[in-house]
Amino acid sequence: MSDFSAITKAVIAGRANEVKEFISAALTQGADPGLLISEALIPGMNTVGERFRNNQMYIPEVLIAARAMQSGLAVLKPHLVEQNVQPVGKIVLGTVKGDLHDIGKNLVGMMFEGAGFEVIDLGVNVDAEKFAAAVEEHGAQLLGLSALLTTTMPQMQKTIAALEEAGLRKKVYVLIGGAPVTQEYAEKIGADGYAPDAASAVVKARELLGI
Ligand code: B1M
Repeated sequence: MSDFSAITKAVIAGRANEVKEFISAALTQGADPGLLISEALIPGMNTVGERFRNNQMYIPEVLIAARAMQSGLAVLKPHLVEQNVQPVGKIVLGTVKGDLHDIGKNLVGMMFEGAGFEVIDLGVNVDAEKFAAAVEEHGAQLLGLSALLTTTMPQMQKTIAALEEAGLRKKVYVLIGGAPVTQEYAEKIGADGYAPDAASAVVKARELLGI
């Protein structure tokens, strides 16, 4: 456990190399990759968020910490993704227009890959029409939308409207998430599901697809 707090501290300090080294060492010692995310990396970003809110950290430091977290996730990715698995479904995923936060979205993508889904990741700042076009192009059964800003949440509703306009709404389940998003909001905008974290996003997707 003491190793975990060292990882958390390294994330907060933005020391990407240390994060990678500590994660690799913990994996060698048999640590569970999921636990490393939930008990080591995420608590680090939560502290960063708190300090950012209290003006104890500023954007450049937050970015450096975010990069350190991403480095840790990159080391963990191969351990989360099962090998030689046929895709159980396709999900188009992205962060909505106006929003550049992608750490949570990337985590969601990794969890889906780990669960055997094919993930078409459109990245950040994705507009409603692009989401709809990708759903059509890839024949995806699921569309995953992430938003971290209260100001970008309405883009989720716009995306659902774009799906309706393109005649795709009944062909795809829309799953939404991100720190300010709630179950109540999902119901309000007519999304099919909400998940508070990456692991439960996969559980929700399976539930929606009946698999
Ligand atoms: Co930003 N930022 N940020 N930021 N940032 C927040 C979100 C904020 C809460 C910080 C704060 O004020 N306390 C605040 C939003 C306030 C609000 O609207 N309610 C905020 C702000 C204001 C801003 C700017 C406007 C700051 C400015 O410029 N003045 C600006 C906006 C830029 C933009 O997007 N247009 C901005 C910029 C940035 C950085 C670029 C510096 C950086 C992002 C780097 C990057 O992502 N590559 C950044 C960061 C890192 C944060 C905090 C500190 C951390 C976010 C994070 O990565 N968390 C964040 C504070 C916080 O949340 N504690 C903050 C870790 C990640 C694992 O969690 O993304 O929540 P999260 O994902 C979770 C769940 O939400 C869920 O699963 C994940 C965990 O398993 N989930 C889903 C996410 N997507 C899902 C989709 C699903 C299901 C579940 O289904 C499809």
